[in-house]
Amino acid sequence: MAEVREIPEVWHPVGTAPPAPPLEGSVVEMTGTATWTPRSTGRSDVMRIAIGQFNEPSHERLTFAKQLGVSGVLLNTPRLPGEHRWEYEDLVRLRQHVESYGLRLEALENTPKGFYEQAMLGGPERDRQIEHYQATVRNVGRAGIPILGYHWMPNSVWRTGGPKTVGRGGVRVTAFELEQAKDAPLTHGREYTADELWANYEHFVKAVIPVAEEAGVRLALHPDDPPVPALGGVARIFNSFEGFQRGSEIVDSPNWGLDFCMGCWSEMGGNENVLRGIRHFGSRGQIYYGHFRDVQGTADNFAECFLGEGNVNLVQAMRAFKEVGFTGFLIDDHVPHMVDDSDWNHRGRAYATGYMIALLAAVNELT
Ligand SMILES: [Mn+2]
Repeated sequence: MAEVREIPEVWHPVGTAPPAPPLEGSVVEMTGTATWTPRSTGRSDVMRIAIGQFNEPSHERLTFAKQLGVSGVLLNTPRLPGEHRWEYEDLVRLRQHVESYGLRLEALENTPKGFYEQAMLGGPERDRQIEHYQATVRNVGRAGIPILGYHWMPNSVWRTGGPKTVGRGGVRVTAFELEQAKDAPLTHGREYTADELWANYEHFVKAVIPVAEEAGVRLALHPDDPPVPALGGVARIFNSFEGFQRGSEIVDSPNWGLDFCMGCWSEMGGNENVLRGIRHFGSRGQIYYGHFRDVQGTADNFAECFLGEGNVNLVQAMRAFKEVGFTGFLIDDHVPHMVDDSDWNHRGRAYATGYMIALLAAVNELT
């Protein structure tokens, strides 16, 4: 029989949005048999480890997160109603559901791409999409969710096949070789230049960031993955340190910042580029959260790997986050698919998350 519990108020985000009122009948039907009492997840103003990259906050995923001892979760493209925007009621219910497990809903990463694809490409529906996006941002803030992640890749993340997709001990990883992708057909009917994507980005950011400021939502920009100049005829503009620097100069706002995907920064230029990115943007308070993953090789030919066998000196990276006063959260990202692993790679994620927790503990102790 399903167990019904009241949602405890365990966390209130710091922000300018008014606190969300409790929903009528704000209870969550639990399908599991958990008997523990949700506890506070600790401070939200220190560097911490969370877990993410799932879209359904199921009993099993949230229980797994709780068992790992993380601060909270990030949901990527949560399955919410709405073809054009997300509504307040659905968002607040989502947050309260996560909090009922004693976990913080640290951020949402990515609306469906269709919410703003025309904004990226400068299509005829661009301004209508931006109005919907503004409404989504307002609703995210009003629902007490502090961060919304996004990217500027009309044709998404690309990977290629081949022998590099088999990693240590036979794990399955993703890999990319530009040689296999450079002659791919146009994904959006014609070529889109970097100048166009920059102009479209500027138009979007100038419309959306003021709304994010009012709503108390920080917008976190993910790099282009892979960070090559163009794929399928569409330019990629957030593929370098300089790209992010240019992006950061469009608006002067505490609500414009980065989802620091360490894997992409490693793809762009290895360890030095990662440390440079953390130090530059982290010291300005512009890194809101990070994807703590790594690769072997760089942009035009790389493979993902376990933490500790890639380009990055992870101790130096974690120490750099600490030294710049980073107070956000880090999550795993793509992880190797291990023997007998699940679709969501529980085994790979447990390894990555434990690695991060231990690394952070060591850096906290030693620096
Ligand atoms: Mn990432």
